[in-house]
Amino acid sequence: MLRYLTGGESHGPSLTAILDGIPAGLAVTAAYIDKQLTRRQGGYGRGGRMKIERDRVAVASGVRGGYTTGSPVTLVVKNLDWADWSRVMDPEPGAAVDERVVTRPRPGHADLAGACKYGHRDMRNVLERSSARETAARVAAGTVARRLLEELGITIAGVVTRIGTVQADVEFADAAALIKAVDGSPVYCPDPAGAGKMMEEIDRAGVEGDSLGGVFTVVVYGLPPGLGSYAQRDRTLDGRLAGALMSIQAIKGVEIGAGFAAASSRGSALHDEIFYSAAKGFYRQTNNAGGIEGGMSNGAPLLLRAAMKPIPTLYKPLRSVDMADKEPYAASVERSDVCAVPAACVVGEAVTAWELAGAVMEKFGGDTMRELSDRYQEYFQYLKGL
Ligand code: EPS
Repeated sequence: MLRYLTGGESHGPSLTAILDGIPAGLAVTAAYIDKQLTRRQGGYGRGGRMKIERDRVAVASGVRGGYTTGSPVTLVVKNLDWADWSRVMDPEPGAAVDERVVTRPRPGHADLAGACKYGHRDMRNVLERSSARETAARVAAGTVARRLLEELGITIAGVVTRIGTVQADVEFADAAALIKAVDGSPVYCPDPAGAGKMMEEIDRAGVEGDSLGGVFTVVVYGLPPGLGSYAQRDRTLDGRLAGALMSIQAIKGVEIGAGFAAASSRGSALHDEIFYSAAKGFYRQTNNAGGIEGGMSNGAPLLLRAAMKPIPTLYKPLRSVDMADKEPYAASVERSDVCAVPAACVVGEAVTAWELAGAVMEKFGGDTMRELSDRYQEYFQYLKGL
């Protein structure tokens, strides 16, 4: 069983992820993880914090000489901003807890509900953990899972398909071309015309002290049929992937394949007809199912979409109420990003990788990469013989 937890605050000393169940013998380096951490920090529309941070992972356990050992893998990302916050965030008694106090909750953020739940008067205790800074740890964890999937020939790509009102025109057929085009785009969008309009919209929102949301698509190529199961609700692959994507800060909607559009289609127009050829085996000409039928991968590429709301921290703040005196005020202004959809897209890739690696380990198992890949190849031989 694969599992992980993260710990850490936005302005604490570091973020940590502990990964359990990664088989021994997986080649993984800090540089490989750092590449994804850098992508998460990037994207047009990011704010001041990303000028301070240079996210780098320190592998504190479970990897030796470039290979996992089968022991828990501990990943630590230091917050460089800690230097400015160590007095306020000091875990010891004597911390400057009466400084940088937050009492005016931001509409759309966890501030107010979190303060009610945990009994805080200073909402800093809530925002420090609810901040999307936590996703640096999730990307580090998910990138180890991505490495495992890569060994099995499974490729994950993430694409920003909408920012605000701008919808991009994206073709998903060719994985390598898609990844190259995304890497060359400041908004991680392979449609140059759409990307240009997205950046203009981000510039306008920034000037107006506003924020923007959008949609990203995660595509997974090279999956075998049969990951996940219809047999029990908590084993459905779509349920697990939707839960993982929905758990990313600011995500308000998830679609698989045709998604919500499927509701207004006729069955005859929607379902992907089944064909067979000796060369391809069973195949489809369409992929409205988004690669999942009956809670299982069906062998077609996975197509997952997630909708991100605009970031709730606004330089032109909305109306709120001060928790201390109950008087109306403008909400607190914290430093923030105008748009973090490209960053969320990288997080989406990471959480998708984690769920898929979990489903792979459940089906094929193994304590070593050798065992896993042997069983995986055997399954492909079996499928060929069907
Ligand atoms: C983020 C770090 C945060 C924010 C952002 C994401 O840093 P700070 O709060 O110090 O500016 O830039 O998080 C939010 C806007 C939020 O509301 O959670 C990061 O590392 O991605």
